[in-house]
Amino acid sequence: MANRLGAVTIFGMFILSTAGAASAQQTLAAVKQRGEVLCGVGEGSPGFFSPDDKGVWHGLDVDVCRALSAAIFGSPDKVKFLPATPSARFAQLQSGQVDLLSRSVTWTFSRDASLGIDFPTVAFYDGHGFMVKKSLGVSSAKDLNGANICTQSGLSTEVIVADYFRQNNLTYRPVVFEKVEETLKAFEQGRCDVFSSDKSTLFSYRARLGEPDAYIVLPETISRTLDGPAVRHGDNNWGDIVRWTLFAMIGAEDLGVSSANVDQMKASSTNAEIRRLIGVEGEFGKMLGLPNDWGYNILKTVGNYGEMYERNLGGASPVVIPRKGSLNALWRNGGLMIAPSFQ
Ligand SMILES: N[C@@H](CCC(=O)N[C@@H](CS)C(=O)NCC(=O)O)C(=O)O
Repeated sequence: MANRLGAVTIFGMFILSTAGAASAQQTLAAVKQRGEVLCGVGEGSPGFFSPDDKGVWHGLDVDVCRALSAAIFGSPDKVKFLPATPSARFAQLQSGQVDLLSRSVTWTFSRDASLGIDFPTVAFYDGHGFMVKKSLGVSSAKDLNGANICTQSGLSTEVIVADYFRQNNLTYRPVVFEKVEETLKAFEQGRCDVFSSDKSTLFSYRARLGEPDAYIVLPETISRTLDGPAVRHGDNNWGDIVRWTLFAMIGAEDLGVSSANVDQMKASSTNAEIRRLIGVEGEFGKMLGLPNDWGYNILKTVGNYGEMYERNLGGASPVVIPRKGSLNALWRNGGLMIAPSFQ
């Protein structure tokens, strides 16, 4: 009896582990076979994901997909960007139309626990806020009693705003749209007094309004939002690859490796972690099912987290979101950006 039970258990474990291994490799195998990563983005949020007039996508979330492409194929250009509205995005991922979402998806309990999706790690820390016309003369969120508030459907914003007003005994009227363009137009035309979203989105959208200086973002931050890529639940290997792609960029910044010096590091660094990260030592790429120079390729072509941030949200970018003093600074500078070690 004990033997039979043992045999059944072992057989069961075998099935579980082979089933696990099969699904674990599914997304990576499909991506390799297809020759490109299908990256789900939004329709346009400058600094994070937006196409230029030639149809080339730019932004922090876009660069995460380019880094993933570099990790897998050695080139950052093997990505197709597929836009969807906030309310369509989860079906886009669940149905396999995209390999991941990289469009500032906020990691929440209910999304993680009930939508069949996973959040490998955080690409950007944020919080919700409010934008109003300066001419409204409002200086605090507490002055918003009775306001009409514009948001897009399918966003975490709806719950966050409802919670905030309830907690502060204030009332408001939600004005909800499906598409960015409609929401922005309604706000500009005065159909609502307030636009609410992640603060990064507010800054990003303010840059798209006809007269950005006529609007202010109120000082209150009413939530904490952890935004990053999302993958399907159950494909752990793919989740690891997405997670460690971002960690390679964050870890590299922390270790002082950038696109400018990665060749020099490859030739002469004696730091063991750096050597493993860029594939000079160990077989770290192989452990993920990737070429051993995956880390080198990310850093050479897309750069470290700091370079990615500066390019998309730094002083010379169209949407400036100061990093210094924010949660997106490296841990050693008082922020939350930190990567586990390469060992
Ligand atoms: N972090 C938000 C999503 C951020 C987001 O998608 N924001 C909207 C605007 S409020 C956006 O950028 N929309 C642009 C688009 O869908 O193209 C969430 O996960 O609910």
